[in-house]
Amino acid sequence: MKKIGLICLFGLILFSANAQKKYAYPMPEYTPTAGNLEAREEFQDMKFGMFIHWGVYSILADGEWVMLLKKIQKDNYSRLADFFNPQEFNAEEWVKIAKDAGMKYITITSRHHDSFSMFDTDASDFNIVDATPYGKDPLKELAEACKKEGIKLNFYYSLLDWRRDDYKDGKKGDEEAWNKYVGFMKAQLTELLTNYGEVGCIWFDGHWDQKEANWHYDEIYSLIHKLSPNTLIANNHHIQPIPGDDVQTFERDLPGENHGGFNHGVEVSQLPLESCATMAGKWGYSIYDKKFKSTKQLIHFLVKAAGKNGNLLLNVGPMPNGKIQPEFVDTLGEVGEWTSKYGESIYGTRGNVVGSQDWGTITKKDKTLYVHVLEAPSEPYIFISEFTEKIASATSFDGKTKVKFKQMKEGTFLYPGKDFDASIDGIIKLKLK
Ligand code: FHN
Repeated sequence: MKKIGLICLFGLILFSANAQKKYAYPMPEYTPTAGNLEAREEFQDMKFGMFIHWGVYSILADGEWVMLLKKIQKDNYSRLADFFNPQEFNAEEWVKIAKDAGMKYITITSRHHDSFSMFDTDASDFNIVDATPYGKDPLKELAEACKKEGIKLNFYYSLLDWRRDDYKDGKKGDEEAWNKYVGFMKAQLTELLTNYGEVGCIWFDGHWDQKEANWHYDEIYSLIHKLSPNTLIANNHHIQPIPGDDVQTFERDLPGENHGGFNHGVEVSQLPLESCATMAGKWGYSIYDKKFKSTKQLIHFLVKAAGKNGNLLLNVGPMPNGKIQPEFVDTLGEVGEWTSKYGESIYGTRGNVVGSQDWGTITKKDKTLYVHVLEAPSEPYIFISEFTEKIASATSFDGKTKVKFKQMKEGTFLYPGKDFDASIDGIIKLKLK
């Protein structure tokens, strides 16, 4: 009896934890257009993107949450716009850094939680064109540079706002204020989707600030899908995907993992998946942040994400002068050396070939499998548990050296030989029968 009670209690806890992970408001049934489905495939093929967190907060060089964390009053915060003059911003340079790293798309903050719009908008004066001495629209320049270089451009858009009264009052229950805020978002999204050419994805963030609120996603999503049906919607809401989402995000984690605490109780869906991660600790520029991730760590993140059928959106937080800090540029250059040699094993592949393996992961394209050995094996073999598909040949990545293999009902043994180099990622290529 006691045992049954405990099981019921456990079930109840689990149920309420999961209930919190669901969006409470009904969403209309969503059938993606053929173009949208194609865009999803293309998104999955791209695998690697650059996330950019840039705004007036970069002046204070203490991350994008500085307004809230340092309790800066909104009038004082607004003053930052007077000093924002990123004279060294060069969109083509950013696109080149991304492209050389092997990134195929860019997702940039059009407006973060601090309410500052990094684009020319009629919906708010607190924007880079009207409120700063810079007076230009960097997103326009970025859109042009991306188009020229064949890089897809996506816009991050904050749902949460620390500065607007309609958000604050709406949050307290003032329905009129809330409707005004929703109208403001719709006006800005319309601008973003009509003034910058083709937009790959709108990447929402901030839902978690009001888990129980009616965000009017039914109206917002249908507006986006109506204005631009092929534009994907990603919502970093940290709950199970809702009808209308085209991409599922995993913040600071691989799909299905929850080391960062953002993805508790969230299950991997059938949607295209994207993990986002920082190159150091913070998203926005921080002069104090020295926890730089190594090139090897970042390559491993990219490879493991691909192995789990996901993309990696890797962040840079440009400085207030418009430059990307040299530490990031150097590391991205090294990542680019790797992707230019081994990109074949990442781009256009799909994952989830086998479950988690201690030694690394596998990506797949048609009849070719790429076995990524990320930890140097302590035995003369690598064992792929439960992998029994018939192999026609096994070779080194360049195809020049044959790799011995043995297949049994428990799995497959690969014997890469004594010169096998897995210091970063030892790749063995398998051709299936
Ligand atoms: O609060 C934001 C944070 O500043 C950053 O934009 C990240 C990116 O995934 N998302 C939020 C935290 O979930």
